[in-house]
Amino acid sequence: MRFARPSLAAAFTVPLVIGLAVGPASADPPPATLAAASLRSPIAADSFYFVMTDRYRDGDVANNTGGVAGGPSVTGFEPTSDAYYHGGDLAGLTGRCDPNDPEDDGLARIKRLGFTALWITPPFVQRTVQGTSAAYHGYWFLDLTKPDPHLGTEAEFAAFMSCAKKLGLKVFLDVVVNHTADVISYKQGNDYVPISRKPYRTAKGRAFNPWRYASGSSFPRLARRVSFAKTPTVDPGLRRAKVPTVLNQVTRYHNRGDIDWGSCVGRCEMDGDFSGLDDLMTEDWTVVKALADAYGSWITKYGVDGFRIDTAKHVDPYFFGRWLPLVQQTATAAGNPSFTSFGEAWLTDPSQLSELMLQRGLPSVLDFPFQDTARTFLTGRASGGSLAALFAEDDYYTSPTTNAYGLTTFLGNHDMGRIGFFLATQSAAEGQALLERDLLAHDLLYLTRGVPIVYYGDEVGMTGSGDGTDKRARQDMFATQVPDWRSEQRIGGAPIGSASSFGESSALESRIAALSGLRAEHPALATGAMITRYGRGPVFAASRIDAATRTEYLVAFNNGDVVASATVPTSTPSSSWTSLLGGTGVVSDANASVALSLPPRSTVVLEANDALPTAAAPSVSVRSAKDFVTGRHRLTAVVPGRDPSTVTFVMRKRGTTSWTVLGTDDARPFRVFVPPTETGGLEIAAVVRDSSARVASSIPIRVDLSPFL
Ligand SMILES: [Ca+2]
Ligand SMILES: [Ca+2]
Ligand SMILES: [Ca+2]
Repeated sequence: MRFARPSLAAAFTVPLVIGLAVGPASADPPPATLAAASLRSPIAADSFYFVMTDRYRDGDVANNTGGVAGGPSVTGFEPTSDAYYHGGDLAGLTGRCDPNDPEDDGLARIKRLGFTALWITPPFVQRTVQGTSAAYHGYWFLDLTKPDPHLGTEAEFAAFMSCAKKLGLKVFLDVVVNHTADVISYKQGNDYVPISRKPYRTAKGRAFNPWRYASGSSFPRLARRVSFAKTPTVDPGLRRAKVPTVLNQVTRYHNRGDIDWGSCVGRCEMDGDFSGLDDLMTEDWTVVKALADAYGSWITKYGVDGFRIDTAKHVDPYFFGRWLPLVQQTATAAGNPSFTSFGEAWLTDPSQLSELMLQRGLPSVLDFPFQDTARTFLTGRASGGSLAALFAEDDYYTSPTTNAYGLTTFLGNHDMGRIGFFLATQSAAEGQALLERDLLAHDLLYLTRGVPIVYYGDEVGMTGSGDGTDKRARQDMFATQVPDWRSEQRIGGAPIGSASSFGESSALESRIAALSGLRAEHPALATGAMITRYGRGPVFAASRIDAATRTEYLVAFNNGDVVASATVPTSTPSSSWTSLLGGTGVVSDANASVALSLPPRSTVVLEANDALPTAAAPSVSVRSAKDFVTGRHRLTAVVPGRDPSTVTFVMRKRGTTSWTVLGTDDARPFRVFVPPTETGGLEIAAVVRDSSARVASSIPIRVDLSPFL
């Protein structure tokens, strides 16, 4: 359907609306003042080292048994088993805190590798042993307010934090809000009982849905024998074990049995116990407040800079919208308004993962789709086109407060396994070729959008054995006593034997430090707009734009085992380009194309020596279509030419005058997705700002958004 071109706006392209009822265009474009820069999160320029404290470095052997005497089933300590504490602690991780001491293997080493931030596994007091495993990983808390005695004292945590601050390293704590340690058991067994069969009941017996109370501070009073699908009981010795103490009340949990991983879809993921761990009634304001106060104390007392939030998709959908503002208030009051968080939700589809940010209120999430696609590309089993397709979905993350630049990206982790394991077992490479694939992996991690996270041990080429996942992916940095880990393959080196990993010098460490240096020296490589330029065969290439200096960078990756050639479009014509990493300099032709020749398994980073050209005056039009993947409405802005412009999308209810910003996009295709909650008659428009800071507005289009069925 088309509609009349208003006479006042002859310069603008006629908007076309697909699949939606439209009315005549208004002649009242949004003001140029709405043009905004694309958002960058407070951690967008950071790079993280993710460390499991128990496995990094033992600074004090006196705490290895956690202050109790006995065998491993009591102390949790058994350094020859991959399921128990090994002795690493806060004192060891802190080290001597001397950045000038090349032998200091604590935080000073992490700083030397170029990292600007750390994510540490949860440091809180744990239930030491459950079944045949100890809580060395930190995900079974009892007392949220203190460090676990295996890791150290409150004074040692304070010393750790003050060293991190001295070295300029941010510290993110891994926090769990979904569950506590497993102390609750059910007489009726652990099988999940759905709400349809047994609803929640108030203490007086009235059936109710906790989600109805997921706003405000009221919540019904519950009773142990009346309210739940199961009757919760706690071993007498553990009835006072949890802090905050309100979490000792069994009525603060869902008590409906274990998530059935084979069949559960939907509500059961949020109400069920995660492998027996007591699933908190996160809809209950008392729980929200207790978790905010307890975790907030680490911000107030120690100046923690942010949280990594475990099992985020298993928490009720309203929780983060209530809990995070409390945490943020605490951080602001403590003098850190830049405090931020990222959540864990193991979803590999951006349209689904982005819901955690757009609907549930997380500022960022771990980028599982990136990990999935990058791993497939890096092992040589997918083309550059797969990366191009991945980044094409970045627009799903764009809102007024979020976008893909704030995603935390990674290559492997403590659950799924290490990138070294994937490369060693899923690619055909060996020896030097395998090392080159691992270097390529870190290049891709550091030079594409998002906040890179390196899993400790990857920098010395650790791999894995067996299935390579979970406890098999949690090797010691210090001299290990686990037999398998002594003989495991190391990428770029020999098996470690009985030596410490700190003494080795690794090509991966050097590359990681070099990549950090590149990002620091050329900020666009960390935070500049990323525009996909090429994704075909073994090659993926993208531009990164420095808006301040109007400089274009080009990064390109070849995952093939032979030299790859590609003619790649850019926005900077007739310029020489200097190589910053790999390859040699090139020259772009009059059409701004560069001819690349990439050695096998390699990366090139190029910087244009000429500034971006001044383009013709900008213009923009918008169109809208239904996105059948998500049920959102997809808005696309068309900006002629190849200038690296930025587009801000706005909307207003028809008949009103003020515009609401939907989001800003700085990479073609320019798109945002309207939340499905917006319905009725709207006017939608876009404001473009080009690289020379000239601004133009589109003609608004009228759309009638009917709710998706
Ligand atoms: Ca120790
Ligand atoms: Ca839950
Ligand atoms: Ca885009």
